[in-house]
Amino acid sequence: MATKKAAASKKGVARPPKARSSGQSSTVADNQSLDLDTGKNADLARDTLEPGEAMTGNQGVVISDDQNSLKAGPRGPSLLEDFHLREKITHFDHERIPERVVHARGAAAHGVFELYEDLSEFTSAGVLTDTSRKTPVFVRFSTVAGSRGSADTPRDVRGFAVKLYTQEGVWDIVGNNMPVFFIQDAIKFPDLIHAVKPEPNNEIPQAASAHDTFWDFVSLTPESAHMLMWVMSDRALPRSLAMMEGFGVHTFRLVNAKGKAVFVKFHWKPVKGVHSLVWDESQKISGKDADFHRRDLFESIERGDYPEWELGLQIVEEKDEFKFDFDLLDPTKIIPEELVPVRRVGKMTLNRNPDNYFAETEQVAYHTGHIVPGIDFSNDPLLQGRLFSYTDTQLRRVGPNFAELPINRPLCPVHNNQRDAMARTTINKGRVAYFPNRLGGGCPMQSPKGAQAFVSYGEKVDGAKIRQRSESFSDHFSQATMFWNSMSDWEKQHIAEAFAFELNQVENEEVRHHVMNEILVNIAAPLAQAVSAQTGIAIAPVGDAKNPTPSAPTPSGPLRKDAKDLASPALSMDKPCDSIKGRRIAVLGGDGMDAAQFKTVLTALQAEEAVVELIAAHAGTVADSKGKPQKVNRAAPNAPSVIYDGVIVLGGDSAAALAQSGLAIHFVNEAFRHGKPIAFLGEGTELMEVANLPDAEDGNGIVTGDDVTAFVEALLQHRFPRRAIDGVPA
Ligand code: HDE
Repeated sequence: MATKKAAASKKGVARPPKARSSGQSSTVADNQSLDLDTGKNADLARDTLEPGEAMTGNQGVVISDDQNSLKAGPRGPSLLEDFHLREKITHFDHERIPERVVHARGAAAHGVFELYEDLSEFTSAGVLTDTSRKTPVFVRFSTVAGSRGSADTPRDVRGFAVKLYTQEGVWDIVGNNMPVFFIQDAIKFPDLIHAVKPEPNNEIPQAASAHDTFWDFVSLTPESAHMLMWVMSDRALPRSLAMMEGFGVHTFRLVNAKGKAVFVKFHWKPVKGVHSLVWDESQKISGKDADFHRRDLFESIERGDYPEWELGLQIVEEKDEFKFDFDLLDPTKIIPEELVPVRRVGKMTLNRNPDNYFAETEQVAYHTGHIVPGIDFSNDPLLQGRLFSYTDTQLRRVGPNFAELPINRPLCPVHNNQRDAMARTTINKGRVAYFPNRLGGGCPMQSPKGAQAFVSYGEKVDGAKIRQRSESFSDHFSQATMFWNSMSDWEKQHIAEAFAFELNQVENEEVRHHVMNEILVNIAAPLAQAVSAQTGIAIAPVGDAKNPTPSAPTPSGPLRKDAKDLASPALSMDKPCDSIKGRRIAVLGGDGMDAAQFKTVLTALQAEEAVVELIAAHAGTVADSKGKPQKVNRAAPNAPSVIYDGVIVLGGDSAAALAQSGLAIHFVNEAFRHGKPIAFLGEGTELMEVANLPDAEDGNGIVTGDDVTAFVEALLQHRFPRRAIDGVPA
């Protein structure tokens, strides 16, 4: 059969489409294969082409010509009766759905979650109690402010949304790569987003918070101070999606089979560690490779380097709810890991790329309200607002039957009396679509005490109706100060430079002045001084009696007495990596490059599962010192330094040509400026000299001689940011 098909396609003869069997499935449940082990939520409707398959229209009619519209004569007008032309064009006209109002730019992957230990002490959720399960997941990462076609590497928060297809229903953890948020109440969200999005008169700037309206808003919203520290830190510039932490942000609840609850914060800890780009590099990558993060995710999965995270839980007993100096319900606060350790309870592995961006990554619909028995909400007012927002947004964006789409369907059966609406795919049988009923045998029936039924945690609630922020939410600065105190010298420098960069893009003097004197001075004096020096904004009281400026509707209350001394070492990213797996290394070579060196480099780096690319003046091949042709992975103009983690300059006859190449000089200079390890092997040092780079020194990330091991060790440091340090704030 296979040979026949191949023969048919060779001759260019299409096979007619397969006839559909009369037993064709008609319900959503029948229409999917439930393969929990592989994580495939396979849809039999998936269009898999076999060799020689014929093209048809949407009604199944075989098409004879897809290249020429139907015309009255070869030079005549097109005819209205051309149903194929009209079907093809109208379908095309409707290809887009509204992009997400936030988190529009995203990339996603399938995978699996496996549990290390039975947590039935805390929760009845099967996904957190049954260690034999492999729960399929679909994870979508995103930027927040940019539109769908924007670049991957602006300074921004990253969405980290995990859909777990558990046996008891879908559970979504719709989190971010930062553990806090800008605002404490959902009612402020539209204002925050209007402020950060491109300004409405000219739609400038794309995917950037560095403009007047954002800083105007946050200067009047001191509760955003802690989040601003995260966004101005290098956390907002992840090196790879696989090197970001994920956080559920809000406090949730776990509820065990006896109905006892504990509070919980969810964390995703990346196995590759948390590592970032630097700002200049991020900006350049936005132009050189706008798809930097999605490409890295896609390619790493294709080559079997699967991104992994451990699920971490911070558990707080109900009796301890009020033992902290902050409110567990306040989403602008973290529980420092030093106070409540993160217990690692399972691992998530992303091992399969989507087949179709639109069907999966674009149509996936997350919702904080998608939870399963054993998990419940807290009264965090931001979370409460989100519980309303996500259904609404999916209805608008994807439509009322969004849960029927293959990527959103639960793997367990769905039975209820919801019916019809646009694009319904389930064909419900019978005449009963209501409850209670006798005619349908009472089905589908409620499960009031069923072990697997969802029962809301019976928290006692009793209060007057008020629009008021809890007093316990009023300290807006102590944890922002704690974040600053927890950073290393270069991390502090990067934060100060980021604030300065953003404020130097702000034109309105009043806004600049308020950010400095109502936000930064309250976080840390050295931060305010460093930003003042780079922006020219004076540290001075704001406003006067004659010209009062609007003040923050929710000003900060008193700080913690010990705010100045608070620190949480877990917050710093100044930690070496455990492995260089997946790191991209540029090897600069050319004709006559040292063959033995090249072999040593390849062997050493490939043993560590790094990705090595040979870069030369032209594409094709170059001849090494033994005359052997070596494949060039990229021609120099297609190989910007910013997409690599480290550089090796080979010795041999190619070295002299490199030392005369403007591109090569720029390459190593830029890599040096971005703190990357650079090895100049043998005669490769000629390039080091003409580029005016310092010689190898302990701890500066420059390697000379023939020692590739020293280069690998340098890569384990990720970057050498102290090279760029001058005037580090204390
Ligand atoms: Fe979202 N958010 N959000 N958000 N959010 C959306 O839902 C919203 C918030 C987050 O990859 C929207 O499907 C409100 C916090 C992620 O598809 C929308 C509030 C956190 C994603 C929405 C918040 C998030 C979204 C837009 C304040 C971190 C992308 C499209 C109460 C914990 C999910 C969509 C994906 C997406 C509303 C605040 C994370 C409009 C009203 C806090 C990761 O429903």
